Amino acid sequence: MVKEPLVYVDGRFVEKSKAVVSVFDHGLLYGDGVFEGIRAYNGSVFRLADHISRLYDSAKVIRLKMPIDEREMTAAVLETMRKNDLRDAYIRLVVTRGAGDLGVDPALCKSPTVFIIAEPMASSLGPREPRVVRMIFSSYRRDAVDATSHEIKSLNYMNSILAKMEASSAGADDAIMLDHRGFVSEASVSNIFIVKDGKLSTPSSGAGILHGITRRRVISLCSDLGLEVAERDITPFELSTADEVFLVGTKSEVLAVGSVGGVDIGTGGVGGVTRKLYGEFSKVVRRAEEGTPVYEPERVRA
Ligand code: PXG
Repeated sequence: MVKEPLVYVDGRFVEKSKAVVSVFDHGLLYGDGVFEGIRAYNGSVFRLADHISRLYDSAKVIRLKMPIDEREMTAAVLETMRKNDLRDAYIRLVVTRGAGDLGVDPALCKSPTVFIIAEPMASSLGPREPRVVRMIFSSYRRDAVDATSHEIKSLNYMNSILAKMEASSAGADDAIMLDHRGFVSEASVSNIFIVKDGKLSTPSSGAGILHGITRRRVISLCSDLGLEVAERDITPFELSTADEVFLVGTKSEVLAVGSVGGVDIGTGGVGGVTRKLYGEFSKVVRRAEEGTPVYEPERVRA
């Protein structure tokens, strides 16, 4: 019999087919909960400390009292990796408000539900070129910072889902969402950078973006490479007329944007700055010090 993957559920490891939550869980009923999407490369969980810290920040803002502390959560993630014997993986860490009677009030829920799924996932970062994606501008606006902002990494992804479906209907790979003012915000699950005359820009937090961990790491990588990045408001016009546009995120890694709404970006292929950052980021994710090791270093045999 094939061994089933094991999922962490509230402190226990259960087989995938038995890993279930209640239909009364407010995570399901109301999207009331927070999560992280994390990757491991070569036996090291990439920027795990940043993900854990963002998870607890999201929980703080929705006033969800975490049943375990950051150290225990880190240990649970690493143990889930080990239990499944994984080295290159995608990890989904979810904390919901828990089961409770019907009604939006979180006070109806006794205790949060924590689960961690880890599945094998190979990186698309490597010596080759980044993938080129075709985008549209979505007609759905990114939720504002005074609404259900994506600054909270909550289980409510309907804003992104509507944009993603709109892109699929239009035959595009993904959608670029504008903020409530009409400035560029982000893609469905990725942050955006533009390059014009060798200068990089990326939307600032006012545009309702998720504070992406990849975005932050790419900004610091640029500074190491002597490339300037401005965090500022970007108009759809500036994006369409940029020399290069690229997306970054845990899932997307680095993707070149070839066109937006049928308008080619630059040559419509992979630009020089995007290619350079893709190559450098491929090295960054595999550096041991960028992540948290899952396994003990192998002992040298006598
Ligand atoms: N914006 C949004 C709205 C996101 O959901 C990013 C930007 C990129 O952030 P990070 O921290 O990953 O660089 C995200 C991330 C999935 C999945 O399963 C989604 C994300 C991450 C991992 C997996 O679709 N979203």
